[in-house]
Formats: sequence, structure tokens, C-alpha cells
Amino acid sequence: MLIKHAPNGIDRPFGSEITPREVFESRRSFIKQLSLGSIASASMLEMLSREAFAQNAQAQKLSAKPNPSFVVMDKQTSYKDATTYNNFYEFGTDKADPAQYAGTLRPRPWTISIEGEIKKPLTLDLDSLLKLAPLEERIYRLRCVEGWSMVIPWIGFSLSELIKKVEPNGNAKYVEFISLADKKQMPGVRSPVLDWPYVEGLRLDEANHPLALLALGMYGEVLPNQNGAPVRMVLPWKYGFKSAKSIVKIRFTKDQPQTAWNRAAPSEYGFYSNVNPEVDHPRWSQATERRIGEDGFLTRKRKTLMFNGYSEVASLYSGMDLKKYY
Ligand SMILES: Nc1nc2c(c(=O)[nH]1)N[C@H]1C(S)=C(S)[C@@H](COP(=O)(O)O)O[C@H]1N2
Ligand SMILES: [Mo]
Repeated sequence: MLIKHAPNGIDRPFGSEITPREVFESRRSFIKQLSLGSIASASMLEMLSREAFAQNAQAQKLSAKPNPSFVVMDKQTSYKDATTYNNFYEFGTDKADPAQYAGTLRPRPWTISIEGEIKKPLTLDLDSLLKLAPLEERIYRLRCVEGWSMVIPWIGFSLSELIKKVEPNGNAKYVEFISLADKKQMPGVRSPVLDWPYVEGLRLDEANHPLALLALGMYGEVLPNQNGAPVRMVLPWKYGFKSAKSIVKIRFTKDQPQTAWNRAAPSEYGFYSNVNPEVDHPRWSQATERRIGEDGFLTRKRKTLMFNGYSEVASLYSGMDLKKYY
């Protein structure tokens, strides 16, 4: 890739994996033209690329190999719904706020630091993170604790790939995820709706489950800001709030992390927060859900499945009373 800096001055990663979508598409038509016998040079291609890039600086293609072991057959949620109906309180509490206000987030340059009870603490920039393990596309259901769900083609790799590299020591029992909390980039952080930064956590064995995805993209592109750019977790068997967005720090700890939602309302949001149709939220049932995009007046709700249908995680909780450890 020839472009080193985006026209708007924001640094973006240009690892070989990333190509702006329109550059990619225009390159395809360019190659088609070439095969039809037209003549062009590398500098013409670069001009074409710059022009396409300036038109749509956000949409950068991210290639990934589909992983058939992690695919649900449900119809995918539309890109539009997945990027305009969001929870990201750092940009406001309304579902439409993140799409409207997340433009001020600067996902590049970005660093993520891995620290705590590990033998090899690490600070990674985005390019190093993208190269840490092969990128996979996985189609996951994600269910919000509020009773709606989506089906999204994510791009990333198992968090276990990262855990392996940093070598947790004998004290490491939990993993804490800390999101960016910058008032300058995130207008919602000025409001005391949560005690910032947004913090989430997992037990180390949950974090090592292959389903636990460190996500860098969705729908074939880098993550849109409102979905947690540039790096987030996706934990499909847990309520959506466990999947922290825009992560700047991952910390390995001896003690169970104090998570943002657990601190805000301990009787409503537990540490585990596995999707469980048999354990109601104190203020509403969790037995059914509304699939975003299917919400016509006459549309029936779907039955919520234990662990959101990901029964392979059940052994992580054997012997635990999931009413107590909600
Ligand atoms: N930092 C941060 N991460 C967050 C949230 C948030 O407000 N802040 N909201 C959570 C909730 S409640 C849900 S349902 C999912 C939504 O992810 P999506 O917008 O990509 O569908 O993000 C989760 N991650
Ligand atoms: Mo949520």
C-alpha cells in the first residue's frame, strides 16, 4: 500500500491486511479495465486510490478467513442496523447516540497494554495486534441484557492467542478489560451515568475459551467507531455488556475485577452475566428476545437459549449455581 497518511491527517494502519473498501473495489474495476487492454501506470493507480480513500476514509477492508466452526446459520443483521442501534455509553445512552457522536473517537494511532500477573507484559500498537494471529471471520449471535439480539460477522482471533503470548503467572485468575475514557473524544464520559472507565472482566478459563473473540473488524471492514473501534471483546454466550469496546488495557489479576455495571447496580448485573433464560433480570424476564431487523408489529419474539445457544461453554460452570452466580 502506497499511502502513508490519510488525507485528513489521522494515522491509520496500512498493514497488508487493510485496504480501504473503495480502493479495493476501484482496484478491481481497474484490473478489469487492464484486462480489456487499457493502459495505466502505478501512479494512476495511486491517484485512483487517494481519490477513493478521500471519499470514504472510514471504510477500510479487513480480510479474514471464514472459520466454519464459529458460524451461526441465523440471518445476518444488516450493517445499517448493527451500526445505528448501539450501546456505547461513552457516547450517550440513546441507541442512536453512538452512530451520531462516535465520529470524534480517534481509533488510530492506538496502543493496548497487557499487564498484571503475566511473565511478558506487552504494549501493542494496532499493526502488531493485527499480526498477532491469523484473522478469522466468525458469525456470532450477540444478545443484549435489555432483550434484543443481533447476528454479526466479526473479524478477529481468539483472545487465547494473546494470552498464550504474555504467559500468565500462577497468580493470574482473572482478566480485566479497560476501555478508553477520554472526555475529549467521548462526550458521554462527562456524564456520571457510569463510573469511568468502563471495566469488564472474565475468569481466566473463560477468557481462554476459544469462543472469546478479540475483535478488530466486522462485515469485512475494520470496526466502525460506534461498535468499539479499534479493538473490543465479543463474548457471545454472555450478555452484550460483558463485551467491552475500544479497549486500551488488559490486566491479569488475582482477584475478581470490579466491573462497571456490577458497581453501578450489583443486584441487576453480576460478574458472570451468562445469557440464561431461567434467571430473570430483577425488572424483566430474560425468557425471550427481539431480533433486531425482525421487529415488525406482528413478529413473534424468539426464545432465548441457555448460554445464547453456545452450549459448549457449559463445562466452565459445572457445579455452579447460576442463580447465585448471575
Ligand atoms: N466501553 C463500552 N463497551 C460496551 C458498552 C459501553 O457502553 N461501553 N456497551 C455494551 C453493551 S450493553 C452492548 S449490548 C454491546 C453492544 O455492542 P454493539 O453496539 O457492537 O452491538 O457493547 C457493550 N460494550
Ligand atoms: Mo447490552
